[in-house]
Amino acid sequence: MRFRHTPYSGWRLLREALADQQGWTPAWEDRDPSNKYDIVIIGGGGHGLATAYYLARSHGIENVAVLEKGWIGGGNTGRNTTIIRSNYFHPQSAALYDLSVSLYESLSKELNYNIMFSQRGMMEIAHDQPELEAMARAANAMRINGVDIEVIDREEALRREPLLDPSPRSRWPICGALLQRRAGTARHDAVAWGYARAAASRGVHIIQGCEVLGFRQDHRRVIAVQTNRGEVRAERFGLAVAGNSSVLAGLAGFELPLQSYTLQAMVSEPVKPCLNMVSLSTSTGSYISQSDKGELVMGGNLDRSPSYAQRGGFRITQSVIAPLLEMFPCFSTLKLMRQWGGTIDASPDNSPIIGPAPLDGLYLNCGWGTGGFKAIPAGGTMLAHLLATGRHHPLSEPFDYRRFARGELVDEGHAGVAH
Ligand code: FAD
Ligand code: PYC
Repeated sequence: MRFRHTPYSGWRLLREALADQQGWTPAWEDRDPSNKYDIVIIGGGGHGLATAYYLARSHGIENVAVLEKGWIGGGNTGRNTTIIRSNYFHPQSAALYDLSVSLYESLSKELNYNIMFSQRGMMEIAHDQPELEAMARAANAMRINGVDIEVIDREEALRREPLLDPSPRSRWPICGALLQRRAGTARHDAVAWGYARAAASRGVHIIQGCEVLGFRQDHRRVIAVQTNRGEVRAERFGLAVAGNSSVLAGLAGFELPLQSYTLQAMVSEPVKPCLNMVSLSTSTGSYISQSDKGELVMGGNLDRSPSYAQRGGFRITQSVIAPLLEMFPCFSTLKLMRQWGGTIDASPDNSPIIGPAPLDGLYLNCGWGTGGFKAIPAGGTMLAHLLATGRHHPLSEPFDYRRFARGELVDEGHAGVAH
């Protein structure tokens, strides 16, 4: 039989493995920085890369560089548990996150890159009747804002996820849930790689190993950034550095109302497909889903000691797993394979900060806290609009940092399911 050489054949894989991958065409070219661009984006996570892509694709601005101190997607974008949903409480948030879910729905096609978006649905589980009633009230508000959210009873929740413990005597009994059918998961690296490849193919420079160490200003306008690879000038700069936002703001000479914390996650050994969807216990903060590899992906509450450490610790691991094992006792014999942490930046109202910085020429995309993966397509769209036009997109206006001075908070911590 004649062997057909397709780029994806097993033989090709073997040959490349033995030949140190000399035959692959890189998905994007790793560039050295030029000294001048129209726009420089600091941070090569999902938000920075998506911004670069939408600048090129929607605004025709291709003389753009993304400066990443490590490797693209090596921050929170490659460390998160990939939950995508839009069940937020306030109309401003619902509009932003719903746009993001809609963009995710066509993203594989848009980028010609399989981001493995799986709309398997998500349940937020209530453990008693008062909790379910409070959730039902929140769901009514969300529906008014156009979010597809349903209240389901205990039987329906157990039917959808049969491995949940049905016993009413369990420490965390299942009383009902909020269901968002359009919610789901995607492959996090693929989101970063897909945006990077699509942006680079339009001329954007993706520059890894390039750390921004300072800002050069002229009359309170940012005109250049100092990096470990020299000075890079631009007309406008975007800042999308997640847990490092306050550090970079400090280098530029202003403060942001953000606190950095470690959020950790963990995976079990892989098992056959056994979970149908994402389940989150609102009371305990713990959540679980199953990756396409078969691992159970788990996470929970923040470690509330401010920190820049990108690693987890046993105390949180235990607090995440204990309630999950009460809810899914059959997982108690599984081995925990890995746990890790990322540095997230939490704002006082658990909503992001998007908009101009207090310096001319610098625009912010930060403060996504524990929930910015789901927002990558919308966050990129908003920051690209700001950088291209100098003005807010109508959907980013409520998230300007000046809302804190005006008392116009978008409080998703108390009202919503900010996680
Ligand atoms: P990042 O991906 O962190 O990118 C910022 C980049 O900036 C980094 O690559 C960093 O190296 C770079 N950088 C920093 N300083 C500099 C500098 N001086 N110069 C140059 N580059 C610099 N969100 C969800 O929606 N769903 C989830 O299920 C979810 N789970 C999570 C689980 C965990 C364990 C963690 C840690 C986070 C989770 N999140 C989740 C949150 C989500 O991951 C983040 O909000 C999102 O990835 C932020 O994207 P970003 O592009 O802004 O930041
Ligand atoms: O935003 O849905 C979320 C989330 C879940 C876990 C971490 N963030």
